[in-house]
Amino acid sequence: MTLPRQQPPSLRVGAVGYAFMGAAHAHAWRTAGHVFDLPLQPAMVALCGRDAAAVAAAAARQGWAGVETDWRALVARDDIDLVDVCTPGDSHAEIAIAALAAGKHVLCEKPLANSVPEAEAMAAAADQAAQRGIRSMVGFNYRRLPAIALARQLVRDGRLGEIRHVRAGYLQDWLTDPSFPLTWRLLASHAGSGALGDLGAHIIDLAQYLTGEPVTAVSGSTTTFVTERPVQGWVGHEPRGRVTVDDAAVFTARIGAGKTLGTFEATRFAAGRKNSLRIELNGAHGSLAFDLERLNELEFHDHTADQLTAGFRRILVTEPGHPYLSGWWPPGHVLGWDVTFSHEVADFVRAIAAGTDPEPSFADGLQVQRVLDAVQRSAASDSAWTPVPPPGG
Ligand code: SOE
Repeated sequence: MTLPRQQPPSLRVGAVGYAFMGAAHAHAWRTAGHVFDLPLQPAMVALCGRDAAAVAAAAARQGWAGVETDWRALVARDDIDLVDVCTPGDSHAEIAIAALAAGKHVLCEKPLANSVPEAEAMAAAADQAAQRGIRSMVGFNYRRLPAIALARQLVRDGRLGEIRHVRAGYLQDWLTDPSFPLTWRLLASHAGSGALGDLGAHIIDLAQYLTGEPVTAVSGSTTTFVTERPVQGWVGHEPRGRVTVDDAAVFTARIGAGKTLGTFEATRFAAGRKNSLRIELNGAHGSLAFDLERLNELEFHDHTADQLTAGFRRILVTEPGHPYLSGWWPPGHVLGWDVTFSHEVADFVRAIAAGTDPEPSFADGLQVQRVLDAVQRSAASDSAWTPVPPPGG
């Protein structure tokens, strides 16, 4: 028997880029409409990449119906409603602004851009597009972890009281081997910055999201441990090229109008740490701690409880009432890293259908960019305290 299925109208998606992030987004576009009841059903219309053979192979593997080899052709297609930008940062601004001008909704990978002026232009284009009902969102996917969304609810409900400390780190180790090749992520011309923008951007966004307050000033240092690496694609005596981004960044920060202090660390040289994102908040009435390597859990300490029995307790964030869990499995049947992207596109689709502006907005992405820029300026001036221009400023 064939079951009748009332298909919602479709939202026709085109993506630019099919490497790591492109593949993660494709997985989300394939999945979201089958896990959640969405008001619009994502249709994977076309994938764009410059290498015709490679993009055709990726499209077949990832489930895209067609291909393009020039993003301008993708943006010009009238059978596409949304453009998903999964390219290195140096092309985000040009593609996103053109897509918004062409009336396409835009999902753009993080960090929003490679510089503050680019991010400002993107935020301005997003503002103008929103007046025409065109929506945009930046892909800070970790906001969509159920445990992080629950943490946000607890902060918003006042369970932590005034927040005193944010302690955040995002640690990886894939660059510890000096023979690892010089990829685009190690070139400022393509990536903007290194660990700072790639990993630091996530924890800056999480700190601002969880506290609901912007970072107002920073004092930071950055370093590059391995300054030359083999140029990719050569076998044998390959030439070496200069690494033009940071390998690691640390900074302290002031957050919001109150007295909140933050410490942040981003590195690709923490041997043994594969993808370790940790964030802890300490407030007047309690604390929260999250570790991406245990992403289904949130630690919560209620400091107002009986002190003899109080302490951090582990919440397994898999109850049907927890954020995003309604679509998934019964309690205790844990979720993985990939669901952050499914939740991200599901939220974006719902906002488009509802005619509301989704978060994180391009303005939120711009604010993260301003913090990244301030850290770089501080690092260049012997860690001098450096103000971050306020949102809207
Ligand atoms: C690479 O370091 C990377 O893929 C980042 O670009 C992602 O944003 C992060 O989620 C995982 O690590």
